[in-house]
Parts: sequence; structure tokens; C-alpha cells
Amino acid sequence: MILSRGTTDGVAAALAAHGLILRGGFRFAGDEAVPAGLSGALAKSALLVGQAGAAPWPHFQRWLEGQPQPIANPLDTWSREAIGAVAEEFGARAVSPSDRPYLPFQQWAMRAEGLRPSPLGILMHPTFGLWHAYRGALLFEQEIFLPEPEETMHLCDTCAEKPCVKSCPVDAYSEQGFAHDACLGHVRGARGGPCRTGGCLDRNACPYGTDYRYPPEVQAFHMAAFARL
Ligand code: B12
Repeated sequence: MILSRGTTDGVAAALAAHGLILRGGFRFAGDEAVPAGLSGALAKSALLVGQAGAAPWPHFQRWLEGQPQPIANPLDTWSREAIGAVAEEFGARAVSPSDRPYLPFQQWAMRAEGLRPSPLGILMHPTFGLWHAYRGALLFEQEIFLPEPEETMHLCDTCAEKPCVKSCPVDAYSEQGFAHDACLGHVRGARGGPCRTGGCLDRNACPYGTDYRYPPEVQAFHMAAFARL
């Protein structure tokens, strides 16, 4: 059975109630590690769920204010709840980018939307630039109608200046990859104030998708989670 376009549209509408969006989808191939669906049988297809800019933030904040106790990893918990409810409605199994062992979300995203990584590792989106993320995926045991992927252009190919690799005081990004320890040391240190309050200087230097740039309080939240401040 192939789930219809109506299902995909319904999923998109249910996600919109949480400020979340459908980030495309794909069918699993026979020669890859295929995760299980809801019944435990192998999934046949996946829809990716994520955000453009900080759209889910007010939904998440309202939910957080209603919690009786402080919650560890609150954004993950909110995402699991919101996406879990949509999965239940449509007979899918919800998975999270934080599930262990890690599921290959960026590889899935590259298949679903034809995106490629920026020099920072974060995938470059033709509209959202670096200001987007994945909050989960819905795994179906049926084939599903998939939205036609849009023709995408990799903006980093046309960016000669590459300010994204020139703005970090400790050059955390290079062709050798991401210098995690140098980044953490700086962010946690005396001169890391701008990174702590306004987010990664390299990410903010990217000239694309600036309409979707996360507001400073959202960037500070993510930086605090990343650097365990
Ligand atoms: C572990 C992890 C990290 C580790 C990286 C350790 C390492 N070097 O492997 C640390 C803590 C450093 C990290 C940091 C960040 N991460 Co991270 N991370 C992950 C996580 C949870 C697992 C990665 C993984 O191993 N996957 C399993 C493999 C098999 O999957 P994969 O698709 O093949 O993995 C590819 C990527 O992971 C990529 N890669 C390898 N190392 C790194 C490091 C970073 C930062 C990125 C972006 C990609 C990347 O190469 C792999 C091959 O294609 C993913 C979510 C996920 N489930 O994938 C998020 C994820 C990759 N991270 C993400 C982000 C945004 C960040 C931060 C920018 C977030 C922040 N808090 O501000 C920071 C910034 C620092 C940086 N740019 O390096 C996003 C990327 C979204 C996008 N638009 O592309 C993801 C997808 C989470 C999400 N919810 O959307 N991250």
C-alpha cells in the first residue's frame, strides 16, 4: 500500500501546529541499515521533521512554562512529545536525532532535500542558510507519497569570501574538521562572552538565510546546551 498525498499533507498540517515543518522524505534502499517501524518490521520510508529559523521556539517556550519541574534536555523532550503525537496519529514510529546509537540524520537530510554541508558541517539550505535543524523523523512501514524535492543550489559554491571560516577567534573550523576542544575552551572562557550570548561567530558570519537567523536568546540556549554551561 502507498500512503497518499493526503497523509503527507496531513502530517505537514499537524506539524505546523507546533511550528515544525516537513523536511522532505525518502524510501529506504535494500542495501542500508534500515530502522524498524512501529510494529518492529523494517521501515520502508521516512519523513524528516525539522525547523526553519526559530519557528518552534514560542511553542516550546509555552510548553516549558507549563512544566511543573525543571527538565533535563527540554527541547529534546518537547520535540519527542510533539512529534510523537503526530506519529501516533499517522501510524508512524517517531525517532529523534538524539536517539542512541545516533541515526544518520544528516545523510537522510541530504537525500530528502538534496542539501550539502557548508564548511561548518551544518547543511546549507538554499532559503534558510545555516538557520535550520532536524527535530525528528517519522518512519513508515508503507511506501509514502513523497513531496517532489526542489531543485537546490549549493550556495557555498558561489561564496568566494567564506566569512564562516574566518570569524572564529580560535579558528575552530578548518579543512581538518571541527576543533571541538578549542571551541569549548574559548566559549567557556573569559573571552567567550559574545559566543555565549549571541551564538557561534562563524555561523553568524554566513551571509545566507539571514531572515531565518535564530534570535540571540535562542542561540544562547543552544550554545549553553552545546557547551554545557
Ligand atoms: C554528535 C553530534 C555533534 C557533536 C559532533 C561530534 C562529532 N564530531 O561527530 C558535537 C557536540 C560537536 C556537535 C555540535 C553541534 N551540532 Co551536532 N550533532 C551531533 C548528532 C547528535 C550526532 C552526529 C552523528 O554522529 N550522527 C551519526 C552519523 C552516522 O550520521 P551522519 O548523518 O552520517 O553524520 C554526519 C554528520 O554528523 C557529519 N558530522 C560529523 N561531525 C559533525 C559535527 C557537526 C557539528 C556537524 C553539524 C556535522 C558533523 O558527518 C557525518 C557524515 O555525513 C547529530 C544528530 C544526528 N543524529 O545525526 C547532530 C547534528 C549533526 N548537529 C547539529 C548542529 C546544528 C550542531 C551545532 C551547530 C548545534 C549547536 N548546539 O549550536 C553544534 C556546533 C558545533 C559544530 N558545528 O561542530 C545538527 C545539524 C543540522 C544541520 N542544519 O545540518 C544535527 C543534525 C542535530 C539536529 N538536531 O539538527 N554535534
